[in-house]
Amino acid sequence: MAQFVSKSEYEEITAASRDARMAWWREARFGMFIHYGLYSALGRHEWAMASENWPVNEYEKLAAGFLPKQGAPNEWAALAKKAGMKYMVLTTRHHEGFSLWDSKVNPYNSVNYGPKRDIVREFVEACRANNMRIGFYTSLMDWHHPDGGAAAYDSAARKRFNDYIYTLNEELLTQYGKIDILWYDVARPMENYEGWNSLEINQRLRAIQPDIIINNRSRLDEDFGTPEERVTAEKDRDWESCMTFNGLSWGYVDSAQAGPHSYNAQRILKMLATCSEGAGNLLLNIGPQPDGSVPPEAVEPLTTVGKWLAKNGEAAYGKVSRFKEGGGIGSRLCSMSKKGKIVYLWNWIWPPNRELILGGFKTPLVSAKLLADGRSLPFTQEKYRIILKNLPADGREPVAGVTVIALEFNVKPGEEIETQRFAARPPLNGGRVFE
Ligand code: H79
Repeated sequence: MAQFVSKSEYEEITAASRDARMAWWREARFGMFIHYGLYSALGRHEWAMASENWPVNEYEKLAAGFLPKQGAPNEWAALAKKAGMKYMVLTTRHHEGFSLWDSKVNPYNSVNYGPKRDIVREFVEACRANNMRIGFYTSLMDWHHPDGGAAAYDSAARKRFNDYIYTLNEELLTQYGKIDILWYDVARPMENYEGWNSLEINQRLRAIQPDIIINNRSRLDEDFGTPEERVTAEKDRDWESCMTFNGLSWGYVDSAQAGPHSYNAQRILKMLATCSEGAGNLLLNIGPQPDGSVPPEAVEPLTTVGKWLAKNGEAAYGKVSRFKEGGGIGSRLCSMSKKGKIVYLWNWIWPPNRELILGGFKTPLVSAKLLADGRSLPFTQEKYRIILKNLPADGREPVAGVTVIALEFNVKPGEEIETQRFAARPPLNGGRVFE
């Protein structure tokens, strides 16, 4: 058995390798979350087992009707690729406790029941075939395991449950080659990392996959934060917003029976812009249908986003960095992402008077161009004010109506674009860096 280091040593060691391990992720910007399990067959939200208070032996019967069609993971990966996503994270086992692989410690799985197939393997192969980085979501809760609740107060149950959770993740990280992300969720019932034995477990898992990145949900901070159902930058650390497609449910629900909740391409781009502004990522979920097909309402919006990214992706992908001054500069008609000496304006409302005024830039502007076709835009700049003039009447971007203007500033290597908040008023968002 390997020696374990203390929490502070562990944090030092993982911090030292973080830039290298996170490099691909920091440039990827956009990933697909997939929630798929027995709750998909039920179609009433992935929490149904708990919120509807199902007896375990009744819920288990859903496994017989969980029948993903052949090739379903290829459909997910093909859509992710089409959408311009760079990685995928699958719920290998959600809170309900049903594993989508041939687990030795959890016989309640998709190889013994339902499709009798290793869906995790199919997912991994689909990711590799479509050049997607691979993430495994793994719940810490388990409503099916007899120790899942007792672990809170019974130390023998807790020991068994910790071992169970470790072994599940060991299986996942040893059987499928290189895995890029371990995405923990919901560390209940134990309230600290000691209760989960996370420090030792994560050290053992990192020994298996030295390049892996781990999210912050095993009661250790680890590599990145995970705001859920909100797009909010975290201060001074990497972060990834995970968002449902409909604001309602991660697992499949019949969207035809819902109000018009699903995101359209413009709303997805707005989320992606906010992530790009704050140097975070967007992990956008789809809840595949009972047979594993992609939900129909996701296809057009994601396809449109992909077409848009094919032309304008420079504004999102790559080494974006945050503005030092944060909000209160630029124009509220635009979001702004920054890479080196370039600021990308994501314009949501093409100005009818064909003029865009940007406040707060001190560094001299060198050029302004439409990203999609390189057309130069005339401008003036004085006293923290840039005015882009005579914008082309046909400048509004045709695919999604979101036009990107690339502003190149005169910064020397090692220097930053200098900005200053509008002096006459306080930050609009209560001091947070980005809203
Ligand atoms: O997998 C997705 C969610 O099921 C999971 N995280 C994402 C990625 C998650 N589990 N718990 N939570 C998020 C937070 C807890 C929410 C709850 Fe509720 C509020 C549990 C009970 C009340 C939401 C609303 C779930 C059921 C009703």
